[in-house]
Amino acid sequence: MKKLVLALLCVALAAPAWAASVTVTGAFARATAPGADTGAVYLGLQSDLPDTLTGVASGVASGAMLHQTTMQGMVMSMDMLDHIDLPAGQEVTLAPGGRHIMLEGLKQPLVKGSHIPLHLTFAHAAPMDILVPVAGLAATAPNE
Ligand SMILES: [Cu+2]
Repeated sequence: MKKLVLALLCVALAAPAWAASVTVTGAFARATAPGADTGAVYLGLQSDLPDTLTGVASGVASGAMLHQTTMQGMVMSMDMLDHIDLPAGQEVTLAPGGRHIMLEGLKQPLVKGSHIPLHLTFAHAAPMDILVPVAGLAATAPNE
C-alpha cells in the first residue's frame, strides 16, 4: 500500500515538470539501399519552454544518435552530439547537410512510403513516440 501511495505521489510531482511541450514538424527518414547499415532522420522541433533533446531511439535500429555533418574543404565528417538545445519558441531544424538523427545497425531497409517509429527524450518535456514517414533515397523534404 505504501508503495502505491509513493507511486501516485511521484506521478503528481512529475506532472508539472512535464508542462513543457515540444512540437515535431516535417519529420522524415531517407529510404535506404538494400543491405545498408545506417539511416538518417530529419525533423523540426519547437518547444514552448527552454528544453533539450537528450536522446533518440528507434525500433528499426539497434542504435540511434544525434549527429552533426561538417565539411572541411571537400571532406565530409560527422560528429556526435550528446544533446540539442531547444530555445523557447524557436524552431530547431535537423536537415540534410547539418544535424540529423543517425540510425545505426538497421534491422530492416527503410522503404519509401512506409513509417518507422522514433522515440525522443527531453530534459523537461515528456518522452515522445512518433511515426516518421520514409521518403526517397536522397530526399530533402518529407514529400520527395
Ligand atoms: Cu550521421
